[in-house]
Amino acid sequence: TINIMIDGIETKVAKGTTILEAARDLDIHIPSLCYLKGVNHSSSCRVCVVEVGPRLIASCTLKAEEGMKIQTNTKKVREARKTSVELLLSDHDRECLSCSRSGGCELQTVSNDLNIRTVTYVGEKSNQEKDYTSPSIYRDASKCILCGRCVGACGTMQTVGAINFAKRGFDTVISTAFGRPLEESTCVNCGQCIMACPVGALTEHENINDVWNALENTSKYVVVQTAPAVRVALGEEFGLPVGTRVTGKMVAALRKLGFDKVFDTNFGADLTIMEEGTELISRLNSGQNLPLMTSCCPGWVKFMEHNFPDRLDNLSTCKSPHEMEGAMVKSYFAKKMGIDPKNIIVVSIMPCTAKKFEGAREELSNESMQDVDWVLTTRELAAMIKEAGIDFVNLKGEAFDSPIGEGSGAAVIFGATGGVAEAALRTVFEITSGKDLETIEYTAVRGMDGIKENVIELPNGQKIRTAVVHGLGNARKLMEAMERGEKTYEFIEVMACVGGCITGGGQPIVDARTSERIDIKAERAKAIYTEDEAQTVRKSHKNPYIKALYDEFLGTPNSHLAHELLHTHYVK
Ligand code: HC1
Ligand code: SF4
Ligand code: SF4
Repeated sequence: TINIMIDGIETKVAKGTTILEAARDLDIHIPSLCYLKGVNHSSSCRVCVVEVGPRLIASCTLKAEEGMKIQTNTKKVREARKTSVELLLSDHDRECLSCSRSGGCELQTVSNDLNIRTVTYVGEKSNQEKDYTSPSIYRDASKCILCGRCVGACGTMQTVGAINFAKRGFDTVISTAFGRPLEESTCVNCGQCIMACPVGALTEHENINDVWNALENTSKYVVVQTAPAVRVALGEEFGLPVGTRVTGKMVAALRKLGFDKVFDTNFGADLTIMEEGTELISRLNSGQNLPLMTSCCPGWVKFMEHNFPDRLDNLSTCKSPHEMEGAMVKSYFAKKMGIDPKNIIVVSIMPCTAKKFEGAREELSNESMQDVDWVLTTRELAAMIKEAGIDFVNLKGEAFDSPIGEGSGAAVIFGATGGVAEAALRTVFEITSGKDLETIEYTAVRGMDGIKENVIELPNGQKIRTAVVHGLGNARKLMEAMERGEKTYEFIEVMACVGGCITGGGQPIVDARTSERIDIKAERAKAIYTEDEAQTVRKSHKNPYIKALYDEFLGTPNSHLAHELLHTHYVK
C-alpha cells in the first residue's frame, strides 16, 4: 500500500489507485467530465485537476505515489476548473431549455456546481454538424465536448470503432471514418455511445411524434408491447431507485396514453423459446450449423454481418421476440378480432436503440407490412408519460391485455445476460426428457462474467455446451477463440450490451458519478430475477396462451406457417 494525504487527511491506497478514486473513497468529490470508470481515462477535459506541490494535475490519470500531498480545494484549483468549463461552454450550443439531456446533463451539473454564471470566452464556434441518417442514433456535434467517452464505449468496450477523434486543434471532431454518415459506417446501433455521453451530443433518433400521430389517427388500431428490461428501469426516469419494478404502473400509463391494447413482449419471448428450442434440437440431430447462435439482439446481428459474415448461417433463423409478437398481432390477433392488419400499428417499447434499426429491416416484414411499425426507447416512453401529465409514481398497477399479454418467468429473464440461454435450457431439457423439473435455475449462466459457460446432458446423451457472452468486445473474443479452434459449443447467447438489455442504449442514462456508487446492471438484473420468481408460470412451454396459439393457429413449432411468419434469414 501507499500512504498519501488528501486535503490534510492521511490515507492508504493500493498501488495503481488514481487520486480521483482515492478522493472518492474519502467522500471528497472532485468534479470530472471525461472520466468514465472502465470506459474512458483520457484526462482531456482537465476539470478534475488537483494541486500537487506547485503543479495542477488531472486527478483521473494521476497515480498515487508514496508521500504525495494533494489539495483538491484551493483557489488555484477552483479557478483552473472554472476556466476549463468556461472554455467548453464557449464552444457549446447552450440551448439547455430545449435539450433532451436538460436536468441530466453532466456539463450543466459541473457548471452549476462551479458557480459559473457568465460565459467569458465567446468566439467562433467549431463543428456544428448534425447527423440524422441513422435510424437509431442522432449526433449533434454542436453539443459535443470532445471528452472521448463515446469513443471509449464504441472502440474499447464494443470493439466496433465506428467513431473516433478526427482532425486537430480547434477543428477536432468525433467522426466516422472519412466523415461518412453514421448510417454508412460500421455502427451497430447499440447506443452505448449515448449511455457514455455526458451531454446531449448523442441521443436516440426520436420517434415520439410518430407515435403521438398514430394515437391521434382514429382509423388506426394501435397496439403497444413492452420489452422485459423496460419494467425494471422506467421508474428511474421518475425518481424511483435503481432496480424498482414498475410493471403494473407502466401498463397503466400506456393505457392512459391511449393505446388500444397493451401487450407484453414476454409472450413473444416465450414464442421465441418454442421456435429456437425446436431449432436447436433439430440442429443437434442434423449436426448442421452448430453452434446455434441467438439472433434476438440486432446489435449482435449487425456486428456479425460486418465482422463474421461467413458465420451468418450459425445465427438462429428466429426473429427476435418483439418482431415475432408484431407478426402475431398482425395475423393471429387481427384474425381473432376481425381487424384488417393494414389498419394495425404496432409500437414496441424497448431498452434498445438497435431495435429501431431492426424494426425497419426488410427481412422483418410480411406481405410488405413491417412486423413492428415504431420502436420507442424506455426514455422516449418516459418523455411521453411526462408530456401527457401522468403522475406515474402514484399510478395503481394494472395487468397486460390478453392473449398476447401473458408471458412466463423464463421470458422476463431475457432482459439480463444469460436469460435467453436459461429460458431455452428450461424448455429444451423438459421437452426432450418429458419430465417436469423442480430446479429450473441455471445459475452458471447468470452474473456479470464476460464469458460464461455451462454444459447439460440431455436424456439421449446429447451434450449442449453453452456459452453466454455480453458486450461486443467479449463476443469478438469468443468468436476469435472459436475461429482458432480453441472452443467448441452447441449453443451461444450473445447480447451486444454489457449486462444484456437491462443496460441497453435506450435505458435511463446514469451519470458517471452515480454509476461509480451503484452497480446499475447488478441492481436491474436482481429486479429481473425477482420478477421471474413472482410468476406462476416460469417455463415458456407451460404458458397456456402459447399453447393456445399453436393449437388455434400455428400448428407446431417450426411448422410451415411458423417459418413464414416467425423466421427470417440474414445473408452476406
Ligand atoms: Fe431485449 Fe428481447 S430481451 S432483445 O434485450 O429478445 O430490446 O428487454 O425485448 O425482442 O423479449 C431488448 C429486452 C427484448 C426482444 C425480448
Ligand atoms: Fe458505436 Fe454503438 Fe454508438 Fe454505433 S451505436 S457509434 S456501434 S457505440
Ligand atoms: Fe439492444 Fe439488448 Fe442487443 Fe443491447 S443487448 S443492442 S439492448 S437487443
